[in-house]
Amino acid sequence: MRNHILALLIAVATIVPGVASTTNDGSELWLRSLSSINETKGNVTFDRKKLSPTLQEASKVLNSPSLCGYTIKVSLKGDKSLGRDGYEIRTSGKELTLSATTDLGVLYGAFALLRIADSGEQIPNQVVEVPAYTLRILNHWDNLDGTVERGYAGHSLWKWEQIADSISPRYMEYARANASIGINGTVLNNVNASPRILSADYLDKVKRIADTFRPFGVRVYLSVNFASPMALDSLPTADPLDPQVQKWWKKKADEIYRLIPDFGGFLVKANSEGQPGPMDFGRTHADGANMLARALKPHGGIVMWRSFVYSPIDADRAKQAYMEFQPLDGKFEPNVIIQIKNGPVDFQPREPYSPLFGAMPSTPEMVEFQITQEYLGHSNHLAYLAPMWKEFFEYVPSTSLKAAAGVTNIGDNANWTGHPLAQANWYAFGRLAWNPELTSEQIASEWLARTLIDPHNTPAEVRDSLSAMLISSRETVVDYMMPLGLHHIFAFGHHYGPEPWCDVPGARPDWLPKYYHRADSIGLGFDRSPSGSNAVEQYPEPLRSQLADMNSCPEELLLWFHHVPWTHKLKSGRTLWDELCIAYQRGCNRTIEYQKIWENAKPYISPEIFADVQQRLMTQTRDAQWWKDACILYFQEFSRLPLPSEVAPPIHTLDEMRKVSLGITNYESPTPALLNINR
Ligand code: GCW
Repeated sequence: MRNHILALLIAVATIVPGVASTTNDGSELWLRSLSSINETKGNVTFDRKKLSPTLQEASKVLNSPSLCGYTIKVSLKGDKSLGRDGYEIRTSGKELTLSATTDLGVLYGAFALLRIADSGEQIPNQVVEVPAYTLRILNHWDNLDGTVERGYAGHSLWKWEQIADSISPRYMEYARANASIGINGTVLNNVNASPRILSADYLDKVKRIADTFRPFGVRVYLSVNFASPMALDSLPTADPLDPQVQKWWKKKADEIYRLIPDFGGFLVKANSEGQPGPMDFGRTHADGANMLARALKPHGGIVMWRSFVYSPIDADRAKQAYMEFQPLDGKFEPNVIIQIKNGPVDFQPREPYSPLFGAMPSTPEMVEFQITQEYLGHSNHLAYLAPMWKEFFEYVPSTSLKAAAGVTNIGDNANWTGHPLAQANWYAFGRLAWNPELTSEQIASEWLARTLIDPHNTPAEVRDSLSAMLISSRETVVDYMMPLGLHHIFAFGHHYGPEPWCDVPGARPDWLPKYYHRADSIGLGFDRSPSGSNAVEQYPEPLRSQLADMNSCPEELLLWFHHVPWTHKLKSGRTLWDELCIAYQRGCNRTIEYQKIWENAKPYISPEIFADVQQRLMTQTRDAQWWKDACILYFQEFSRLPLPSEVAPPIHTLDEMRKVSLGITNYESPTPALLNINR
């Protein structure tokens, strides 16, 4: 990949700029073509007279300038096999027929046509699409006071105090953008949930939002606090087996559905990181989830019960969700889905898949991805996440899951996601939740063509180098933060910069980097083989044996599963120490290459976005250097080995770095000097 990027760089340097790009501040996302209305109406016909709000939206999309020149017939008598959301498109010359069985299916089909046209592709003769999952859901970690937990794009989109008087046009734009990529549900509030969201006052506001989203097929869900009956109505307990508590939740569900007949259901974080839950009352996760499920069942609602738990017990943290949940297999009501983070610890730049997937054959399971970059450089670093999610699906068959959720990166910034290129992650999540078979490359090239560049006026070399930059970017972050299976060596609290040395007196050991990297004079990494915590036993054969042996464990996960001697030889013939240092250097180098790729793309990108991203790429280079220096110098205190010749000497000292917990604003950048680094 690296050579590929360099080759592209050279090619790009020789290109003469084409048409300058138009103004684009990122606020229109990938739907820029919808902003101009096509005046030549009449070429779109529906097989019914009265159009529902959903069909009116579809009509707008089909009448967009991108599709002008086509005669489009819309039929709601689509084949039954298309289900609720599917659609079929048939093309004969300039005549298109779009059929579906529901209004929403038509809307999805209309957006598919727009996507194909805007990506600069030919509309195929036949397209038949049915989504892989019926539930494709965003999770907002938005608090009622407008802050967003792990949000890096401003404040919450939901302006709760204003909702009674007005609904911002952004709510509709949000719903439209989601529908355009197939997302059909959204959890409005943080899983660390305030009980107040279930008060009559707030439910009324939730209703207003749900009404706005309805034409776009985006259903509303809420995170609920398990102790709500105590907090809101002073019940003496929230014990799920207590009849008063059960009655309270039933009444609450009835109240919600009176306001919002298509309400989706609840998301619950229970007995995790201080949140209340059934175990506070001597009950199990199943008791708690089932009580809520029974309250929602008459209305068709579901419970998404999170498995992100880790009690302060001795067991390896990576084993705990499995230990707590696997024995409950088969004990949940059918309308409960266990929502499992993709990896066993916590959204690290690279994790193995969580072994809970596939371990509860009698219980519906769904994956929780993190779109917001809590552990991947916030909105300062470029990290296109489709390759990470595809990696997950390589291990966990998409068909074994019921649904996909993504913790969103959206805030009230004009460009929605802070880093303009982070929009690609929102886009990619929707596209993969619809079809996990899509490639990262295809999604990147669609998004680029629709959002950032004009596919018709941008040389192929520029498009290809931007796409290569996106595709390689997550691996780049892994390289300069935590290569070879290292994990959770972040600074305490903000999870931005490195602090492999971090000690916080009194903190739980599994909140501290040393718990995870275990550096000592012998080597580095967490022994999870049978001679260590034996977390590998939670994986099925033959993977278990492959992971258990240092020599067959995939190298990108080596230090996740093994404590490896510094001088152990890897496949390249180099020692662990040398490979580690080289990975950090490679990551740094790549960020510099990205600056050059970006510079070369300047003539084809709007000036606002260009300048914004340029600034962030410089910060990323600055931070990558900090990561490299911090980790190499710190680990060198244990390895006592010299840097390999391929690696440039650090530009910081360990003492200097120990004084600063690298946050986003607390460090003056020496970036320009880095550009001269000897590669
Ligand atoms: O990784 C942790 C985050 C918390 C988050 C928690 C969770 C919402 O640091 O901010 O809380 O995961 O997923 O519940």
